[in-house]
Amino acid sequence: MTAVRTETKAEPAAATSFPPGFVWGAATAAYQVEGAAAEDGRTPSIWDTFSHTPGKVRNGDTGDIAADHYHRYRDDVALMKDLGLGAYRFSISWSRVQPTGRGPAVERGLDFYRRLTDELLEAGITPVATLYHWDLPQELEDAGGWPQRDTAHRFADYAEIMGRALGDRVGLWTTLNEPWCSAFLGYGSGVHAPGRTDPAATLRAAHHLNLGHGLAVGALRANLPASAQTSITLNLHQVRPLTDSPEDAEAARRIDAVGNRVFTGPVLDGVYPDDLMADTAHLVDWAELVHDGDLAEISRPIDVLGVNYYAPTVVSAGDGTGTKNDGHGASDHSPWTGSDHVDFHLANDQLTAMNWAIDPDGLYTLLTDLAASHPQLPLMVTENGAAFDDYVSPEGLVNDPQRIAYLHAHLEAVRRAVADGADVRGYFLWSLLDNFEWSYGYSKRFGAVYVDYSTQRRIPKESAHWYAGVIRRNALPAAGQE
Ligand code: IFM
Repeated sequence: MTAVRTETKAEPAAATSFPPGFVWGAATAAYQVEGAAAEDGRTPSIWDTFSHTPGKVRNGDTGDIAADHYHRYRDDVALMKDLGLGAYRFSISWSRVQPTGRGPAVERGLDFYRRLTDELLEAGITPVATLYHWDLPQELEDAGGWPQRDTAHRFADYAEIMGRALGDRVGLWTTLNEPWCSAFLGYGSGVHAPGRTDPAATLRAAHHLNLGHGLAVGALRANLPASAQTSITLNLHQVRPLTDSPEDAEAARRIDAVGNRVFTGPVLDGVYPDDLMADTAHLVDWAELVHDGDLAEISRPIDVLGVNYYAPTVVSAGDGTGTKNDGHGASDHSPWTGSDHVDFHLANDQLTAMNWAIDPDGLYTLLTDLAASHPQLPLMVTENGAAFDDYVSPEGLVNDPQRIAYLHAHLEAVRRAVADGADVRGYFLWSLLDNFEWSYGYSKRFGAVYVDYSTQRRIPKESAHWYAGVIRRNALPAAGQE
């Protein structure tokens, strides 16, 4: 079993260097890359249902084939090895290993993840497994989904299955990826599967995701060797008030509560924030929702906090029409439960293809704020990257200087945060491959490796070669070395 190297932080050797043992990786997620949607016993998840529903995903795209990683994982691992990746963060498709979300596992499904992890270990790449990256088995949604408490218990059973199946070879486990999206986009604005728009269900989903996380940490701990590490990955919003008016400060407080502290409160500190519960008391009865013992379960110690960052969240007191710049897709229903009157703004006009503002300082602030509030908690950047309108040149190359600039600036922000005391142990680029970008389908390309979906040919972009150089040196290029 390989644990992720987590030496205690040391002062970087040079102004461009990262600490020795810093983990360099890339990430993907099952529904976004695997394809093979109906093979070897896999049944539909909420994302299969959602993507096959007309009008939900751009161009009617689905994850049926995606980047065909299920069949091409060997070539993809070879590619990772060529790039010098130290770790690969992938997610497990719950409905591939436990099709109805209950009962015994399907060996053929488990075998895929056994083969993938063996291939990684053989290549000297550390596997990092995420149990849940948004793809709830459809049968569990039909039984009520995350707003139902029972789903948290089903998730713990699934965690136990996976801990038993892969615990001998996976050393770092993440329970949930970005539960904010599962709850607030899935059940609030409805731009993600299962596409519901019910504020009360949103908050119930958030609590049961938290509970599922805690129960899963317990189930993993009971089945993993002591050296294995557990984590959760949050897409924390780096919230900024537009002005220094008290009204904008109040908007920022609300969004921080419903965007961040609804997870960090119970998971890291064992409490739901009073202000969050007050803001949303008209929507849920928190005393009925949170049972005795839940908070102790949810706040079981974790070894690492995964942080995903793309852009900051700038807010002002508004009139309820301003979610169009929140970066989370267009809907008539605000995902910001209990805070519908907040407006969102772009931090600047340097935008990626997602229309997200490029602002590396946001990543620095997020990491150093977490280091200040939770100094004992090791951090990992589990996703960071950018979509741009990449294309293949007549010479067969993909030249993506904007992505290189984005990565350089954000890695410099990570390096600065480390130098200023944040205990950041690694960085995972999103994404290894171009893939299915949820409601945007295949129209957005986040990969370091270009995927020609008509042939499934992979072409490492210039940024992939640039990243390989950073990994090799464990340092950013010095000025003039780019
Ligand atoms: O593609 C997603 C990923 O699945 C979760 N984090 C954000 C990425 C870019 O939108």
